[in-house]
Order: sequence, then structure tokens, then C-alpha cells
Amino acid sequence: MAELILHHYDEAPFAEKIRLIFGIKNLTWRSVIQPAALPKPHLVPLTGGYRRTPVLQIGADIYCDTQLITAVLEHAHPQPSVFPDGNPGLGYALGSWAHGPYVVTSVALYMGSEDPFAGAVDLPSHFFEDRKKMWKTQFDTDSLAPKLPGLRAQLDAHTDFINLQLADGRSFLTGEKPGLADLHAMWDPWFLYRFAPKEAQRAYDRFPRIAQWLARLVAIGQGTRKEMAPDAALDIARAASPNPATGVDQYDPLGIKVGTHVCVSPSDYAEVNVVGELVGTTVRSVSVLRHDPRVGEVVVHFPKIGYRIEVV
Ligand SMILES: N[C@@H](CCC(=O)N[C@@H](CS)C(=O)NCC(=O)O)C(=O)O
Repeated sequence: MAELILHHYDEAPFAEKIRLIFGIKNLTWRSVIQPAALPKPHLVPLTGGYRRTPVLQIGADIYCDTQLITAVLEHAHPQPSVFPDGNPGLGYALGSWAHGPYVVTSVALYMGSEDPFAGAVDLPSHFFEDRKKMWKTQFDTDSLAPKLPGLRAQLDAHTDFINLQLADGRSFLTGEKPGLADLHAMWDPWFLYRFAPKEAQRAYDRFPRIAQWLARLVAIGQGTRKEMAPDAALDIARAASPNPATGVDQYDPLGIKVGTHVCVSPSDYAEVNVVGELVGTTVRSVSVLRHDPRVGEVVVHFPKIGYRIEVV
């Protein structure tokens, strides 16, 4: 198998999920640092416009979104599993909670906080403006101030789910081993401690088990990480051929034939039309072939959940 190349930046909480999966599975991977805000000239040739973080590259196959990246890694490296309790369906389904209301609440708290640069994070100066635009389908940053108490109440109710799981003294949410449920749930404290420390203190100080659990997760480490220059990753894509196409899933309800031009876009935030030829679907994913002057032929894979797929 070609090397695992993760396009990310260190402050990205969604990327931390995948870095910790590398840690749980003790994998060796290449790290390509991409900018935290647009423009992303070394990412877009691979993805066709998708700008979110992280993206996993394996040769000329490009996997977008942590839902799909997790499934790819779990399939290729089943042990140790990210479902130590033997409940993969529940683990994946929890992503719809985490990536929706749970994450959006914390991001809105951060964007609405008085000093959204209070944390010791290394971010470009246009980061805030970039995120204001990116999150506009979920909330209007300029009118968040009066909503902060309500958002804090929402966050506390979500946090209580974590407390309920940890209440019996277990090390991780589903038992003594870490798994995807932990990675979904840790997003918000991991993010808020870095980006909005005062909000984090307010939310988590009274629950010592949260900080202890977070420390156990961070201690897993990232596996073996080796840096790679962005141009080298683009060269690897150009030199490689995508995996053979799988064709359309026999039960696929979309009714789109292989070879049809489609556009795929996130349907929640950071919408963008990634256009290509449909080469395959599975019950949970869609794959499109693109031709790019810098990287040649690449296949970009997306999960179906959270993405719109339309004929163009
Ligand atoms: N559903 C996506 C969400 C990814 C996401 O929103 N990532 C944040 C960073 S942690 C992002 O893309 N921010 C904008 C950017 O990096 O350009 C996933 O699970 O991968």
C-alpha cells in the first residue's frame, strides 16, 4: 500500500481525530502541513476545491472527511480497532451528533467570545474572517453575543453525556481502551482549551474527570509522523494511478450511471462544488474522477452523509 499522507495543520481538531487513530493503530504516516485558512494552493489540485481539514491521500486516491478517513484506516488496519467495544455502527453514528450540534455549539462559542484569539494557537491573521464566511450557514457571527448563555447551556448538556460515561471511573468512554466514541467526544474540550481557554475553564473545571480523560487520549500519541513538503505530495499523486473503480453499488438509490459528470459538495458548511466523473459508490461513500493539470488523474472520495451529490 502506498504511504498514508495526511494533509492537515496542527491546530485542527478534526485532524487530531485522525492523528490519534494513527496513534491507536501505531501507524507510520506522512504529514503535509496545509494553511489553516484559504487559499490552499497545494490542497485544491488534489481535492478539486474541497478545503476542509483533514484530507487523506494514498497515492492518487484522495479521501475527504474524517468519517470516511476513519473507515479507510479501519479497513486497511483493523487492529487495534477504533471500536474496542465491538460496536462500529454506534461509533460511526455518533459522528452525526459530534459533527453536528455538538461541534457547532463550541465553534459558535469560540466565534462569539470576546477575544477569539485568546488561546495560544498559531493562526494566520485572516483566520477569523475566513471562519466567519465558512460558518455562515450555521450561525451569524455578528449576532452571537446575546446567544452566548444559551450556547453555554447547550454545551453543558452535551458535556454531561461524557460525564455520564466516565462516572463509573472507566478510562475511556466505552471501556478501558480508546475508540472512535472518545475521538468524537473529545473534539470540543480539545478545541476549547486551545482556542477559547476561558470558555473551556467555565465548562470543564467542575468536572475533573474530563481533563483526566483528555490527558489519557492525548497521551496515545500520533504513531510515527514524518513531515513531507506539499509539492512532494502532489508529485506522488501525479506519479500514481488511482485504485481501480468499484462501480455503482447495486442498491444505490441515486440512479446516476458511471461516467456521468457530478458535483459533490458538503451540505453543512464550506460548500464547494467538486466536479468530476462518477466512478463508484458504496452504501456510505461516493467517488469521482478528476483530471488536474498539476496532479493528473485523481479519484476523490467523500462520505454520503453530510454531502450533496448532483448531476451537472
Ligand atoms: N466533516 C468534516 C469537517 C472538517 C472540518 O470542518 N475541519 C475544520 C478544521 S478542524 C476545517 O476544515 N476548517 C477549515 C479549513 O481547515 O480550511 C470532517 O469530519 O472531516
